[in-house]
Amino acid sequence: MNIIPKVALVHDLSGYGRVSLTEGLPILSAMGIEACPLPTAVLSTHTYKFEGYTFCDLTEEMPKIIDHWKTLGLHFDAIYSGYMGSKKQIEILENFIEDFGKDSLVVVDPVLGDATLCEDGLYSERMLELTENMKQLVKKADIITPNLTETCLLLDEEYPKGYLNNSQIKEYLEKLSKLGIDKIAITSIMTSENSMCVAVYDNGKYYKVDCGFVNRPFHGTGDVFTSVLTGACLKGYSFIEASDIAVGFCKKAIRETMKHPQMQVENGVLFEPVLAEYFSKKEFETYHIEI
Ligand code: PXL
Repeated sequence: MNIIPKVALVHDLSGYGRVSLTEGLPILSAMGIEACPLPTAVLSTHTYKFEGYTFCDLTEEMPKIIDHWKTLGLHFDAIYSGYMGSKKQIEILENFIEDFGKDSLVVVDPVLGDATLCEDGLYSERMLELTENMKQLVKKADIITPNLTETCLLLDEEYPKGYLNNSQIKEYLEKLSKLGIDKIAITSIMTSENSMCVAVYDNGKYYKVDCGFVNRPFHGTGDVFTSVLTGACLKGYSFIEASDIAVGFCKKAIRETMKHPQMQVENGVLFEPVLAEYFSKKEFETYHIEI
């Protein structure tokens, strides 16, 4: 038994730009959860809009870290993965889940791209090569959190034009659930000219979590969302409550970001000023309806 919940975070460490470990570590710590990084790579910045970033691949290091953790007899309450740098890393992660994940909540964010941010939909060319492996990886997860772009990549479908209605939303969730996944949150869905939602599936139930709308793209919000969602599930909230809590936190961070027009999209969202206050709350707002 761990004294407080323990999560293994399998993500890259991008020094600047607010993604992956620079979001997951502070958020989970603020939620009272022990966050243990298994870094996939060290980059100077994330890969969106920054040019000339450095990329130090840690594929060789990952099995050594895992082997040492095995000798310590560690138990993780959750394994949470995000951006993966190569097919080999996904293979290592699958073995890690096999060895450590029996009684753990396995959360996979199949990070590949985002059509609302990138012209061709992908974060980088490298991501296209990873799609087939991501399709296998998500089958090992208890929870997945693709955005709509990643949903289409996982399902081999074209990114849809226009706004999605409830039956289209349910169809995407149903198709993903047929891969054998019980809990799904699809982010970045436009439902009208001025509304976005997160679509949630939990063991046969379908929900829409209202996100409101700000007419500007945001980078790094997927990692913020999934970090909070994972933390809230470990704190005992149901999946739909955890989705509400995660959407509420993203909204707060976005509101804070909008106070500073000089914030560029690649600098992510200003979540730091809202971290301490948000997680000291005992009651959270509800944004969902069942569909
Ligand atoms: O989860 C987003 C992300 C994570 N890590 C790196 C990225 C991105 C998105 O651009 O480039 C390195």
